[in-house]
Amino acid sequence: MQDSAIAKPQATRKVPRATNNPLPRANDTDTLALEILEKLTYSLGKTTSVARMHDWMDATCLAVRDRIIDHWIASTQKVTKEHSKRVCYLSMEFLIGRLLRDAINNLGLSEPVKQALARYGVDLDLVELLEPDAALGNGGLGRLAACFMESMASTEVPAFGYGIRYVHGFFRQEIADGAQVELPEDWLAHGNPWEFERRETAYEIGFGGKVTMVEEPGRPPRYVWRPAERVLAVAFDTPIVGWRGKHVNTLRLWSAQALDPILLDAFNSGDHIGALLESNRAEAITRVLYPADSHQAGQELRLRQEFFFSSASLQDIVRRHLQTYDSLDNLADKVAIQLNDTHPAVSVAELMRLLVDIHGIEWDKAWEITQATFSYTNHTLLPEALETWPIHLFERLLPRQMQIIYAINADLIRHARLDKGLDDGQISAVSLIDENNGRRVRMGQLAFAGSHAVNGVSALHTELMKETVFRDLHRLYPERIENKTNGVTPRRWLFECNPDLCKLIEEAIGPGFRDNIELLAELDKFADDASFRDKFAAVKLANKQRLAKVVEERLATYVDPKAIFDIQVKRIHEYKRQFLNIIETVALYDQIRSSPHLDWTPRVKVFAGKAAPSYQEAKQIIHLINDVARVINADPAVRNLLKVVFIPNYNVSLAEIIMPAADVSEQISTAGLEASGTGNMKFALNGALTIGTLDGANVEMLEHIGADNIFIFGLTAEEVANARANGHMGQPVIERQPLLRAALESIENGVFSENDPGRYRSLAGSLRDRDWWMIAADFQEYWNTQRRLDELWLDRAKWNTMAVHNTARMGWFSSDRSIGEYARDIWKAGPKSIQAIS
Ligand code: 26V
Repeated sequence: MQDSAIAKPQATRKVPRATNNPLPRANDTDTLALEILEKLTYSLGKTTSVARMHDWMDATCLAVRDRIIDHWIASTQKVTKEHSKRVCYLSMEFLIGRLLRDAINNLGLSEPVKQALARYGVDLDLVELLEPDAALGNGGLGRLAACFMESMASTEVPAFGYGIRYVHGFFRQEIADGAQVELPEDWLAHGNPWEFERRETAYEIGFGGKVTMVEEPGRPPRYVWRPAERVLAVAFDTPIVGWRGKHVNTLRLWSAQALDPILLDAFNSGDHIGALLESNRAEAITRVLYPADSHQAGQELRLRQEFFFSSASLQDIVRRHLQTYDSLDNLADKVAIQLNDTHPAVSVAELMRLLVDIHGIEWDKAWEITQATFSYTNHTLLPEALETWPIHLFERLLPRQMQIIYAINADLIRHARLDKGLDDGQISAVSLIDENNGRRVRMGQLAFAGSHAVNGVSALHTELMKETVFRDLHRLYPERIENKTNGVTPRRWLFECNPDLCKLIEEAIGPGFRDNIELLAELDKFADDASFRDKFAAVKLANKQRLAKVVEERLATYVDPKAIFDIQVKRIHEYKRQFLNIIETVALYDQIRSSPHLDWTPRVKVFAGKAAPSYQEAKQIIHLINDVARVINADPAVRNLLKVVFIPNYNVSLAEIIMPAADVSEQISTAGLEASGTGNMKFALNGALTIGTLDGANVEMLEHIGADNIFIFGLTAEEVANARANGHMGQPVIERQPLLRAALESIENGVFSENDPGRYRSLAGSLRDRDWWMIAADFQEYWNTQRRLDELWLDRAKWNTMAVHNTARMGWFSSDRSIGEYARDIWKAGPKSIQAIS
């Protein structure tokens, strides 16, 4: 360390240290400046003169973290004292993004922290940028888990999030010559200031081996599983602080370690590599997040990940329960376990094993406890995404759990046949074992059978679940499926990402919306107030300027903030139809070139999103967008009336810049395929107008926002199903639509890929053929609807009125409301005030 003097803080220290009975600390700039300086000095060993920006980031996180810990201790003590029921949210993915701004904002420290850092000549905005964006998730499912964690803390629902501490999160995306390139992500490279390793909280996880039946005199026979392989799951805890710091929950992520990190025998005999083999094999389990969300991974490592985190979480839940209560009989009264999709569904069998084999509970009683404890959320109907595992793999890796699944299945089938009179066809549909595709375990059926409640994530999706994937199970258990429409946390997705809009809202309706987001409805009456509208539009323009700067920096492309910002950001998938959007872009380009004298409305088409590395069609779509962008942006004939940009490496932090900057939000999935969508909510909350199909939560957004304030087009889910059943083909439709025909021809003839003219022939061909995603079928209506938006842009007052209505009417889509419904209807947990939501 250099010997330069440590900068003297301007206040003398009056702050009490954190104790088990935390006292509130002062929230003024002096105190925070002192605390940050202390962290810099004593935790990081740096003086202000040598500190780098990274050090300031760490020091700030650590200082803020201390304050969270005060609340964390208080929350934990309260929950323990009151014996409150806890929610355990089991999810393979938590797409949390950065935490510093969230923490500072929820603790009400934005200004003092900013000022405190300014004293040292440090800019908080720049410090925030240095925090890695924790991308322990693929997309919607993982981000929902993160929003739910924040909302459970904010609504004071006692909760644990359980997941995996992947060393490498979702890959970093670069675009090279127009194509996606995947690079490893390394969020832990500089350490993680938010987490606490809990070495004492570690469990053994078994794989493989044998099951034997043990018979002892005077006792019923029991099964003993002797795994061939054992690894250790070690807990890492991150505190999640809720709004106004009222409550803090825990995100507990498991990391895999070998029981024996170095095999001494091997080491001593000179085999230094062999000595580490076990370690490498164990640590591989939590090394990397699977980057696919549309088709099932199928690899053994994925099943190992699923069992690893399920078993660790359940052992933890059972151990903690037995610390307080002397039996597991009341487990379901004290714990609600939510399965986030089928990824943790093996938990159903594992809890049965713990209850029956380890704790000696009789089978029927154990099953009752299991069903009362679990509930399951389905997030997709795509058949290729529904998880199933070959029986031989399951049996080899998890022999006892396989036996338990057979036993559960036997009970289920007996009930279905004898009590409900199902026929063979129906029995094979409800069975936990798929006998038709080489015998596989169906994880959806397992999760359904083991839960007392099963939910979809939007009204439409829930209805479709009843009619499709779970049709026969729904007939067998008609009370089990219910709907819980998704939501997004307004703290991150409005307060933090759009502070200027919040200031404006507060001037209009007062600060109440910050504690009850549904009060945003009071903004409705300002929608026709010209001066308010103008200010609303001015905030939007400033947010667009901010995005334009990012585009300029990252792509060296100028986009005019005065043009319509028409944005589609999400995972790249055929069903999400980025292809439809880019074809419409090409058609518009053709029109501008052929009728340059017309009064075209300037537009910027913004795309971002990642494709699964093995999803060739999705990668082609990314390539096409970039190829189209290159040609259009370089064409002087377009005169900046149309620009296309693909911003690489879409992640939570980029979304926070994009959402407030959109005029138009593209939510154009083939109807019936997007379970809910949550980006749709973030955009509308920030005042974008949606162009969308009647899919997922768009349907409910239409109900809340009103048909006059949203642009709906296209086939309905029912029409899509009928068209597919009737053998719909794209070619006849294309023949009738000259715009579509010309656009498609230019794409397939290499206008945008001159160096490789055949590049998009098969992609375009898929539209002429089955047109499975109904792109040809929906094109004309999509085009017409876009032109209505163009026209509306000319009447800016009307546009702005509609934008205000969008923000005003999106309060219901808060994840606080979703969590309130889960708490009331499924978990029976959380404060009475939360469970009493209407
Ligand atoms: C499936 C698989 C299959 C195995 C490989 C890894 C993997 C990872 C994720 C998934 C499930 C993806 C399902 C999903 O993300 N669904 C999205 O959930 C959102 C939250 O409910 C919802 O808003 C989106 O509409 C839905 O697509």
